[in-house]
Amino acid sequence: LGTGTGLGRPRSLPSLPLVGSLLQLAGHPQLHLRLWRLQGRYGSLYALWMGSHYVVVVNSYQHAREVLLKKGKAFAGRPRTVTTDLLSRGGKDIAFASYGPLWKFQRKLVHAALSMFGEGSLALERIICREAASLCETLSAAQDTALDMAPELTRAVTNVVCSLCFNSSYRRGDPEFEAMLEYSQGIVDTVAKESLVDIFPWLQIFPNKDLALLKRCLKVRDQLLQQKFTEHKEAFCRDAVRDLMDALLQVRFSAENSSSSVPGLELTDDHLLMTVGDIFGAGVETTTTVLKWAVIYLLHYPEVQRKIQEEMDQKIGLARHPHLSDRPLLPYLEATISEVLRIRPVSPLLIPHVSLADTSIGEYSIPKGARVVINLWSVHHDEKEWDKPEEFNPGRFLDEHGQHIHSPSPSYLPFGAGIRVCLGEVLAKMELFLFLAWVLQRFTLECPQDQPLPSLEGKFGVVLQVQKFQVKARLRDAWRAAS
Ligand code: HEM
Ligand code: PLO
Repeated sequence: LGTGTGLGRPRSLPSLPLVGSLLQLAGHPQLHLRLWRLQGRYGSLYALWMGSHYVVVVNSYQHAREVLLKKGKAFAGRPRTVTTDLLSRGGKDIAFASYGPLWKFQRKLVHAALSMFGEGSLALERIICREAASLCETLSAAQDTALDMAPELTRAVTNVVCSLCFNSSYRRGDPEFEAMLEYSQGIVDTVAKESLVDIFPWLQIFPNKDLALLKRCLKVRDQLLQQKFTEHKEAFCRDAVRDLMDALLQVRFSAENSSSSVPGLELTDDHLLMTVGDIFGAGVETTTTVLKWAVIYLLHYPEVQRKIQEEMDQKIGLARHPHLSDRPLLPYLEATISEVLRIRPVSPLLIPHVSLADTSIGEYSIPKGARVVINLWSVHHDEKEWDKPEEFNPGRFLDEHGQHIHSPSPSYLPFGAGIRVCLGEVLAKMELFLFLAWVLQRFTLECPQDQPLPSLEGKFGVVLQVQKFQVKARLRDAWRAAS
């Protein structure tokens, strides 16, 4: 394999039969940091073995861009693993499905539905503002007491995707919402962590605590999805498509009623459910995680918070709430969001890619079937590209006129790139902007006096999670006076 190109393979970590390079990785739960540090010994592009799987690790933006953009199609596959197969019923979703016509079709449908209900639509802005207002009310009620903001942020974000996917929303304390919080945490804790089961599928025959937890959580998720599905089928009306689930149902019904349906492009119930499950899961866990990281950094850097508030006071004032159309007016807030996405990438290793043919990265040959892990942590912490990468400095994302720029360096890919690029980038940015603008217009967030500042250390997993922390939301004097 890979011969004929005249190129050599990337340098490989030592590896033993059966376990592969596991010994170098075992005992390092923060896999992104371990793979980042291994560059010191093996260079920015190296290979390793996870059991019998050949894995190539990419740590530089040049190689990352080659994989995702220049040779995007050759690297558009996804590996099948035990946990993601359970999550997606054997890859019938979008994120964990391998490249093929059905995956392309699903992506296209979701993209169209998201643009119809979401991006650029006033309806979506209204939904986000409704949730932002409700979040602010909760913060007001808990004023000056130490509060765990996580469930409140999660409910706000969940209600936005819930409106998009199911045309529904949750009230505080709704038992269905509580159940969802619990199962989703269980999934995040167990899925796609390169856990032992994913490396050695035969371990499934032994009792495995993580796998049992994942299966329990998926049962709860499946019940919830199935219930929404049944409700939607009963209420479906082709002239009033209300949400993503309706949009997918409509595609199904029109395919059933026409003789021209393309073989191999049939959306089964499973495909439909898993697609909605993906958008719902991705919609909740990613955006909530970024909001939590943003709050943590604002507690650590009060001067950044002050600057955002000064900008808002000047450009928007206190007489009205922030709108999406204010984004160009608030470059410092936008820069802060960009910096949060850089310093703590939600998806530190993206989702692994797989090469679909013999190909190459840089001057190295890569065989068909290789798993390619893009270490976004390394890309975002490259000292050649970022001055003091662990310093939180939104100013990096401003030009000399104080205007927000996409990035000062090409070493920045928070949403990935190319044909597997994130489907929710526009939606996520709308939410991050509005939620933060609403909260910071009214409140100053502080660390409760008797508590240490929250940890900046992430917990590696399918998303880079924050550790639990509390905040005190103090109503701003200016806001109190104005209202
Ligand atoms: C994939 C980042 C929010 C839906 C991805 C990938 C990244 C990413 C890095 C992987 C790209 C790859 O494997 O090459 C983020 C960040 C978010 C965010 C940083 C929030 C700030 C969302 C939201 C949605 C979403 C809100 C849903 C509406 C997806 C889907 C995929 C994906 C469906 C899989 C695409 C595919 O495999 O074809 N995202 N995401 N994401 N994201 Fe997001
Ligand atoms: C989050 C937990 C949910 O219960 C299920 C789920 C579905 C889609 C996953 C998401 C989880 C985690 C973040 C993922 C998303 C698809 C794309 C996104 C992996 C596991 C990212 C950041 O790549």
